[in-house]
Amino acid sequence: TENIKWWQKAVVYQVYPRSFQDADGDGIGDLKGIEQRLDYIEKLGADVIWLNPIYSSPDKDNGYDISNYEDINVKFGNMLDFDRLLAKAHDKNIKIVMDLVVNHTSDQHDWFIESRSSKDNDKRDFYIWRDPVNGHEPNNWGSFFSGPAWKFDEKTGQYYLHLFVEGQPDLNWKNSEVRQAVFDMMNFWVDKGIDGFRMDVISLISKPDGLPDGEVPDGGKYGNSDKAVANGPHVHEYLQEMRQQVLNRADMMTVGEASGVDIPNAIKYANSDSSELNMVFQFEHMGLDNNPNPALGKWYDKKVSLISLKENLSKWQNELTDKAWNSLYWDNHDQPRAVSRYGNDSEEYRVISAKMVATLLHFMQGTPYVYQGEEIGMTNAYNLQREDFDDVEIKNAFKYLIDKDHLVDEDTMLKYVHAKGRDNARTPMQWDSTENAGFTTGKPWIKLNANFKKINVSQALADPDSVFYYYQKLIKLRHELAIITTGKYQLLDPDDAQIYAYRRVGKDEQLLVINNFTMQTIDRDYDVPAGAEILISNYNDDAGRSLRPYEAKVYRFA
Ligand code: TEU
Repeated sequence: TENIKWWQKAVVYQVYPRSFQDADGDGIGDLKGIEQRLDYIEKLGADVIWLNPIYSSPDKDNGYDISNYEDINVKFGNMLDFDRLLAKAHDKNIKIVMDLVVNHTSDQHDWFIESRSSKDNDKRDFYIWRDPVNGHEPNNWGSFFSGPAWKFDEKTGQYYLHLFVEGQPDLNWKNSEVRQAVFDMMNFWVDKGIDGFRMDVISLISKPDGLPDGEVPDGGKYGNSDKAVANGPHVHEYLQEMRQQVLNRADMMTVGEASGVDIPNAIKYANSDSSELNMVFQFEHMGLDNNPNPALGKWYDKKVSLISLKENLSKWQNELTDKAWNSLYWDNHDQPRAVSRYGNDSEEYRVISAKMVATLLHFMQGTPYVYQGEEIGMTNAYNLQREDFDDVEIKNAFKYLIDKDHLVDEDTMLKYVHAKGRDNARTPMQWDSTENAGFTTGKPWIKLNANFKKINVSQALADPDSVFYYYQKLIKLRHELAIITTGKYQLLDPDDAQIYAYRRVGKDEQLLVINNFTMQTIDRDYDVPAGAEILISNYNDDAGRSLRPYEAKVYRFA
């Protein structure tokens, strides 16, 4: 246990500033609002806050298009507000990890404004410019958010690469001046005393030589740029350089968002030899419920099969053991709500299944992330209609998949968005049952989930059986019991399609984690030794072999 690093025992709470708490009544969450809610995060027991981007941005992709890395988005406040938030969080022993978005900048960043001004500008090579090929895009890559990944710039007659929206041109990491500029900017934040970085799509920064075409999925129009770009030829080299120049300057926590990562690359990114990052967000389990039609990608509304989920999560648990470190997450600002996706958000089962879904994740090895609202069992926002969506990914999906490419009809697409769209996670935090859920006194920037009168923090805090107190207990257990951090993971019954059960095996004790993924009562015998203690459960008694709807329980024994 002496070798355990602080971030291996920590639980991270993710705050999406735009939707957390508005302090100034403009309808948009802000830094002062987060400060007002620090007591709440402290009460939950989280060790770290990960803040989604708060930097200056034209907000073409909600802050993931940054125009000035060393300034704060005016909607969220100013640098003094940030400094105060950081100090107040530190007073409470809560650390703050910042989002680092350096695969791309905004097209309004000074670097890009210069870069596009002429072919011989100093900053031209900061981005990825190419001549047209036969009057077309330089290759067949599609943007992550539909449409082509290249934009033609009339002024200089070349295309620039944008893996995300047009307003997010990709930086050219091959250029050592780009790397130096990024490292200097990171050091500005390290000098402020922040506690780490969550690195946006860091697996995409090194583009393959020659920018070869991507594979076009059946029925699709564009080549898959994710597969073509992920884990590119120099990415590990660049991260080692970053480690040397920035990350080693303080005891920080780093998590790389690693779209397209596989096990061998994860072991490099998150190696326990501290050469690159501490951990990565892998995406495989997020793709298990994709549409069987690859041209539709994530847009689908069927639930994941438990067997494939088990197989995948167990692979990550087993293969990283003693080599690298996992992050554990069900949701974030890009994903639908955990209880809606993996549990059952009906009135009858919402609370119990939210606790089950949490139990399954929080007893695994890795660092757990809780996305704001998950801890009170917030659900997907079924009341939002096509005209209510704000997210550029959803808007582009409607535009391309329905209107242009005719791959799906509008009603079906709306069902898919209600199951998978990012705005499910982005509706305002539900604090209480007053107007606008206590989020703002103004007009909220995005519609609230219609269920806020029933599902909110003030209700949860008043109910000892709430999802909130269950999360509080899970976090406390992780802090107190070393086996949750160190125990070896062992999956039980991989072919059981209804129950997800596993053990954590320590030197002189074991945990047995049992989760009923269904609304049926199911009989199973796990040979629980006499005298085993129930550590936590979402029912208030133990029915032995009989597992009730969405029952979750954890036994501890020697
Ligand atoms: O997301 C990267 C990413 O892989 C997403 O495209 C993800 O697959 C998608 O959102 C799932 O629907 C990061 C950020 O988390 C996201 O918010 C940004 O939009 C994106 O990068 C571009 O910066």
